[in-house]
Amino acid sequence: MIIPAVTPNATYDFADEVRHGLSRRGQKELPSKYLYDEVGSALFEVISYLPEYGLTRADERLLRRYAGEIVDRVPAPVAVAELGSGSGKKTRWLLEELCRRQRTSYYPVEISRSALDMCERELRDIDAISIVGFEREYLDGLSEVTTYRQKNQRLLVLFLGSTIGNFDRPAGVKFLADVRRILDPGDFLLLGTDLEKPAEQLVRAYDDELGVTAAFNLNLLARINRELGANFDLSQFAHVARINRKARSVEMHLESRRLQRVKIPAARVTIEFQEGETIWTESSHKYSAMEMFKTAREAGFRCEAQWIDAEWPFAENLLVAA
Ligand code: AVJ
Repeated sequence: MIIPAVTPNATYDFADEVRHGLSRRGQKELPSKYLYDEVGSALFEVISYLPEYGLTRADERLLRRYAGEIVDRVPAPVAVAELGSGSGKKTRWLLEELCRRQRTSYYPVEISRSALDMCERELRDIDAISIVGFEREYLDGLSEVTTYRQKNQRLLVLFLGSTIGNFDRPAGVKFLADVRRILDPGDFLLLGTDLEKPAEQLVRAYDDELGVTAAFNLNLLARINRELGANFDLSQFAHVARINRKARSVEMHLESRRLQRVKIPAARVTIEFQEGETIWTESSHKYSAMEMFKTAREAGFRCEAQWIDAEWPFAENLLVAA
């Protein structure tokens, strides 16, 4: 079952945010959440198979290998909420383990209807599971989930895949604190974080040889053409992956190859791009395993346990609401 979006006309938000991000003086930017329409989600799925991009496979390896240990640390009865369900593939390992122990309600929260559908199809065959999806922004959806929980039931919130890395560090702490306020003491948050690695390895991971990440990034302009009637010429923008040492992140940009003007009718603007000017489309922050203890504390959690993949440094952090 899927609880549909409360705001049926999301196109307006998209147009507003596009106008806003591209009309800024200084660095132009677009919110990375818009990378994930149907085409973008499918391209990200392909990225997760690329040899250069080990993040998703590391995440899944950890969940597969340690599902038993993770579940053992969360006392029954528990309901599971997931922020950004994606395909649901890696969540299967945890849910199967939980469902061996108890009937389990699973509440994926996702702004993308197609991702919710995909995840429901992927997981509905698990014995003793009940799935209710929420087509919502993360915090709105999570608040709504808490109205479904039974008393004495704990909540285990999953925030996997290092999606937290799309926030800068202060915004990441603020987001976790917002999650904490929705939870009760004793609830859990399983947080996946990609760990720091050498610059060359990161640039390869975000600018792969096949050009899938470039297509993923350029699809944002194609989407603006499709949904807002714009006339971006995709051949006149180049995908760039850039290390930001100070922020400890990788940034994706789209760089204008020449001076050009683009019309975006549904956003009621025309945007001028200088040669070499970029649109900043995403940041992926990288963490040290140790800093997660402090980050958790600052957001009102305690980091109880951590599992780290040796092949592609990545951490699953089990946080408990203090
Ligand atoms: C799914 C947000 C974690 O930041 O690594 C992959 C998205 N961007 N390649 C990431 C992404 C470019 C990914 N996250």
